[in-house]
Amino acid sequence: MIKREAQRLGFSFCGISKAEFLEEEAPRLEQWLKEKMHGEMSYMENHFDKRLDPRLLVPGAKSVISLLFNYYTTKEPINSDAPKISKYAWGEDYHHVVKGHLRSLADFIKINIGDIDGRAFVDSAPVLDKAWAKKSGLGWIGKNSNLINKEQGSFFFIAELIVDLELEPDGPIKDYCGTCTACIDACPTEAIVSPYVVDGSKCISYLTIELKNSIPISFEGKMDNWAFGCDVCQDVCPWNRFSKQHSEPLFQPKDTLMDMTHEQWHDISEEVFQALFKRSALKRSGYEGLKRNLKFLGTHKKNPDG
Ligand code: B12
Ligand code: SF4
Ligand code: SF4
Repeated sequence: MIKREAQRLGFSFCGISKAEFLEEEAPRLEQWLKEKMHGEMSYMENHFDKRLDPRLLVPGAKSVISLLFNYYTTKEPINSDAPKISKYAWGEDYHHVVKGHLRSLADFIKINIGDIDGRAFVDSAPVLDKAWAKKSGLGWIGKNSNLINKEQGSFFFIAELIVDLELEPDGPIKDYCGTCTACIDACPTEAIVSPYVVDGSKCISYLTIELKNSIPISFEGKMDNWAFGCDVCQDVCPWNRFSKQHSEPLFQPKDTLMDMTHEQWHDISEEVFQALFKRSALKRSGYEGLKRNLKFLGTHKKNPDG
């Protein structure tokens, strides 16, 4: 019933896990933090125990219902030399859009199953979203560290409902990366430091969105013209040949955004930014953050001779 309703609400895949301690992830998260791969994302240091055990986050939790929400689109910006914005940020901010659908699913469970207790999350709390989706059989975690679904690739947001309801769990599936290393080879900043391990502090997504200070000069010429986020390790992934156009009207990019030229980006005023990105995830970097990124791209262009 839950899975059928999730699909009706627009989620592409839904899987279930028992709410328990993430034993396999614990040493990996600890190591990642120890090696400072979170850079300045100090929020990743908080709530270590809760991040690994949903029962500490949601008292009485019995199950984790993981959900994938597709954001892939076949649309492309018109001007290939314009600074690039990651696909996930082309429409309205996914936190609000997906949360709305999640609440509807929680209401459905309450009406049809009973007065359950629980909480809804989408990239909004100390929860290892990918680990739960993997445990729930929605895909495997690839060498680029994203969750990949065998039928439709990785351009998904991951959300979950953590509930005090006992449900039949699904099992994990196997890893289908095989001998491929396309993402590792293509990463412009060599942020995939070993298979399955992304050094967040080197990732363009971190440098353009999360980092509040200046972008270190060592990334000069390596940003591949990305002004907000980066899609390279997903674009090159062979499993993303199976990605399908999303059907969420709120993720539809504005034509003005797709038509922007290199000059329009670099001359963008605060008024234009506010109008274009009113409800967008770009609000996270803000106008000043975007300007910093554009300036870095402008002044630290790749040497045309190599
Ligand atoms: C912090 C964060 C970032 C950081 C750090 C990235 C990272 N890989 O952790 C930065 C800012 C760089 C980032 C970038 C992006 N992010 Co982000 N991010 C998060 C966040 C908030 C936490 C992730 C986390 O816990 N990292 C901690 C480290 C330890 O985890 P990990 O890297 O996944 O490490 C695991 C694996 O490496 C594995 N592992 C380690 N060693 C080994 C060895 C073997 C043999 C194996 C099999 C596995 C394995 O175990 C680790 C623990 O589970 C989540 C939301 C959430 N609450 O979960 C979103 C999230 C992961 N991000 C997401 C997205 C979409 C992105 C971007 C694609 C955005 C963009 N286009 O710019 C990029 C992708 C970059 C990349 N290749 O990872 C989605 C991923 C969806 C998906 N299909 O997987 C999430 C889940 C948000 C959401 N709810 O939808 N992100
Ligand atoms: S998002 Fe870009 S910079 Fe980050 S790991 Fe993937 S390819 Fe590298
Ligand atoms: S590009 Fe290849 S190695 Fe990287 S995640 Fe995709 S299948 Fe795995």
